[in-house]
Amino acid sequence: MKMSTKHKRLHKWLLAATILVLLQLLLAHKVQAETRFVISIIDTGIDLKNETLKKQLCRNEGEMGRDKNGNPKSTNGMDDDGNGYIDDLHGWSFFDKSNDLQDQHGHGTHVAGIIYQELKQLKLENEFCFQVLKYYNSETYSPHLLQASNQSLKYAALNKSQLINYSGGGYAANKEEEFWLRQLAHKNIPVMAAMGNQTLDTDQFPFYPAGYDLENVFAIAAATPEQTRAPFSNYGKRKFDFMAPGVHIKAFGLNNSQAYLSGTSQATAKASAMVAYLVYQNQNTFDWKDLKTNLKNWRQIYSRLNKKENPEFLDSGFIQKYKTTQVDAFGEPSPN
Ligand SMILES: [Ca+2]
Ligand SMILES: [Ca+2]
Repeated sequence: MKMSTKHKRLHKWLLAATILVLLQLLLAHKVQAETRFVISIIDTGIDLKNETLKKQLCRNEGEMGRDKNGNPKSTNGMDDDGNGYIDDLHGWSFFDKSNDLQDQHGHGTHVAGIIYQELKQLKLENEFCFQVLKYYNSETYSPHLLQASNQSLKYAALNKSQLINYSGGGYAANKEEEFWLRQLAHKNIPVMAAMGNQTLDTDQFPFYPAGYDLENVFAIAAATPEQTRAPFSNYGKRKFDFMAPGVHIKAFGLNNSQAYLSGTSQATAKASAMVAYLVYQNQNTFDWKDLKTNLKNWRQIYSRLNKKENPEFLDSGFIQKYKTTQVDAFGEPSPN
């Protein structure tokens, strides 16, 4: 029996529609997994208007592709991977419980910019990505700040983080915070943490999370270009890992500007880039002791890698002395 023209048209239309649906299904399943090394930045978010940083955002494959209705999973208002967060493609804002990661403050953008530029010097920026965990918005105190920070650590622990940059902290220890840092230790995830900017001895006034006695937590102080301790930087012997440059550091500001900022936050970002690189190089044989030895040998590693040294990079004194000898080397801090 021959098909009528009307039927033929319908047949063609159905065929085309079927192919379209199949193609959509195929595309929905063809989601590229994130293969870059995941650095979690727990901070004020990131400037999404910055095209350079935007390319560095990690992609959560569970929120990529299309859902069964053909809508993008990243914007469908559903928690497609069932991790408890809706449309968390690049991270999460615990500040306002949303996936809006826009930085209104500038701190997170600067920190991300430092990590980016350090990795770029190694020509490795494409091997790393940023998982953005926003926990505060301005310097105004929020009663939810610690809670948001703890939730950020929890998210990192449960969502494929490989290193955490924590350029913040406070003078009170917290059980939940320590719990999640321990979970991160079990997963071999280093946490680079700022020692604080109040010129205080952290042996007497411990600053957390840098101050927890956990081997995966690295306490970072800030150094001047002359490789002395920055006047504002906290210091201490009990919990101190190393110093990195933290004075007048140039990196991205908001709205594609450049900003010069000083702080143990900036030093921590420098340290994060370096440790991320070392962990990345040793992913299968990762060991804390090895890592710390590698830190000491950083300059040699860098020279070998690049053959030609980058004076600016080395002048920035990426890694300084190590452990307690470092404090002695730089002398006792002055009160101001
Ligand atoms: Ca989700
Ligand atoms: Ca979704």
